Amino acid sequence: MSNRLDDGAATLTLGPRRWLLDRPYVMGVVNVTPDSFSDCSKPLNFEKSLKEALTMIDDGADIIDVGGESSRPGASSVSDDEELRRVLPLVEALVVRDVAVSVDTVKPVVMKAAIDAGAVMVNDIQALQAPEALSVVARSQAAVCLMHMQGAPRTMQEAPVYDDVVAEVKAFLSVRASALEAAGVARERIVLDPGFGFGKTVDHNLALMRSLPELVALGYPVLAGWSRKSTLGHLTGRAVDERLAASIAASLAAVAQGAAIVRVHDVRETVDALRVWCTMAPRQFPKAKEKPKG
Ligand code: 9MG
Repeated sequence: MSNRLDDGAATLTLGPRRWLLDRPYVMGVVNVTPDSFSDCSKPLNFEKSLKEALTMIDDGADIIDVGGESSRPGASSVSDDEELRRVLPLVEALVVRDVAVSVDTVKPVVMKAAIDAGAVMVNDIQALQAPEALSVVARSQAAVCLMHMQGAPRTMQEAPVYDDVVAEVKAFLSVRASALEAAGVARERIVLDPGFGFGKTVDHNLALMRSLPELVALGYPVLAGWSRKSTLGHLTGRAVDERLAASIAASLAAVAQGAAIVRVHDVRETVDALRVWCTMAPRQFPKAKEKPKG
């Protein structure tokens, strides 16, 4: 099934929602993890996360990505139960407020619970490679973001190596997308993401960014997540909490290179920047190649 309307415009279908991809979309990041809150008492955590998410929506976010397990370099994993305990209350509270919710998880049990609670997208940094993950998504109407990662968060930045990072990332995502389509996930529900910072050096990240149009040309919407990442620290010499300008510049550059969605922590500033930039330098949204028939 095509992700194009009769007039050629690209779309993304997220459950009952359909986005016309004629402007960049903004995904706001809300992490319900001890990394993001030093005080871990559940009610405070929940109220604070809910307020943060609703503020992002007021500021112009199109979707909120709720995550309960850190994927930062060096992070270790949490149990299914703990992750469910962290994310489900927030997913439910956002869904009843008619917020489009994405769940950032690699765990099929969390995917299923979040989708059952009304999440319209699964954001999986492992591209649905866990057993059962693909079938959970295939049995639903949720959209999915397939991200490339070399290795696992705990060790991925130790010594990432590629022969040709652009070709390898593209091939991996293309194979994963085809596997999803073969399992019955409509093309119009699939998003691809090169996974900046996930098992990649600065040079790998920059090569992928410069070649982003090649990924876009596969014909799926592309999501770019640059927000506060260490490559931006490398380029600017700034600490993580001083990377706002660099993060905005990276989001704009990603959109200029064809990204359809940017995943950001600083929604208000990114939305403002995109509004001005799109008005002053409207992007020619590239006509991505249709998948060959047969
Ligand atoms: C969870 N997470 C952290 N960074 C990310 C990125 O760049 N893309 C996606 N899809 N998820 C991310």
